[in-house]
Amino acid sequence: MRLDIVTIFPEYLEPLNVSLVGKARAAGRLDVRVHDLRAFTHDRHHTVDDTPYGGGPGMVMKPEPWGEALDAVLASGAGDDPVIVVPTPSGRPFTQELAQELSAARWLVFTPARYEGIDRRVIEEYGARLDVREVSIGDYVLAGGEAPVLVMVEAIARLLPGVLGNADSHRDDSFAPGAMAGLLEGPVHTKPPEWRGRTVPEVLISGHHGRIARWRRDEALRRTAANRPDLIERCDPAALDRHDLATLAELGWEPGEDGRFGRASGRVEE
Ligand code: 6GU
Repeated sequence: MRLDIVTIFPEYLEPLNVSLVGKARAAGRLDVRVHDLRAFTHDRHHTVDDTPYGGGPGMVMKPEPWGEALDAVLASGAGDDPVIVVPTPSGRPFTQELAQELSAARWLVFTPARYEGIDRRVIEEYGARLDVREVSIGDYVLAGGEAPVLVMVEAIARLLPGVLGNADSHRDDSFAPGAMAGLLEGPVHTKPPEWRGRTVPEVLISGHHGRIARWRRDEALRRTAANRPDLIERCDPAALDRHDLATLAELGWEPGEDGRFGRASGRVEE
């Protein structure tokens, strides 16, 4: 996969040389190219921003440097079009599903902005001929799109064939489709069997695969109910087995008339 990132802070993307993404680059599975937006300005001060039309606080990124930078990046491609990802708190939520969809692309171009964002006409211009996605990584405001790019690239890169050592590693990921669909992962343990007087749950050393799988699923249900009740509400009761339903009932969740889970009435909140 090829990734191009246009930014006024190329050094902000240095972490892409480290760990999983760094190794994927070194192995030739990822071709990452970081471009300095200021290289596409022509004035002495390398100006990339200006005051907003209509007034208001902050600055807006000028369209000309972005247009020149994106034209240069696009012209360097080998025929096929990239998907352009525009990080913005006003975008669609970045989810595991979107990470999976983007991981199927051959070429992604990221346009992390600073200030109040990029002049709208840039998104219109490239959106008219290319697949342009405005994407947010969550409901909070960051000072720029570079950290979101690091987040998105890591989520996408680990899904690429051969990037994670073990192809099964993302099978049970929280949010991955499959048997644990829509559930958070439960707790994990490793050696030693006792640490500071705390022991590993007996079932995990029992060697009994059926009981282990059941325990893990119960822990996943418990953690999801505690940390993400919204995911339990979205869960289809028909997709759960008798034991799942019993575990959720113990936690105060029952399927309602509408076929969705809700808090059983008369239960005391923990
Ligand atoms: Cl993609 N950019 C900025 N600046 N803030 C954000 C964001 C993106 N996603 C959440 N907050």
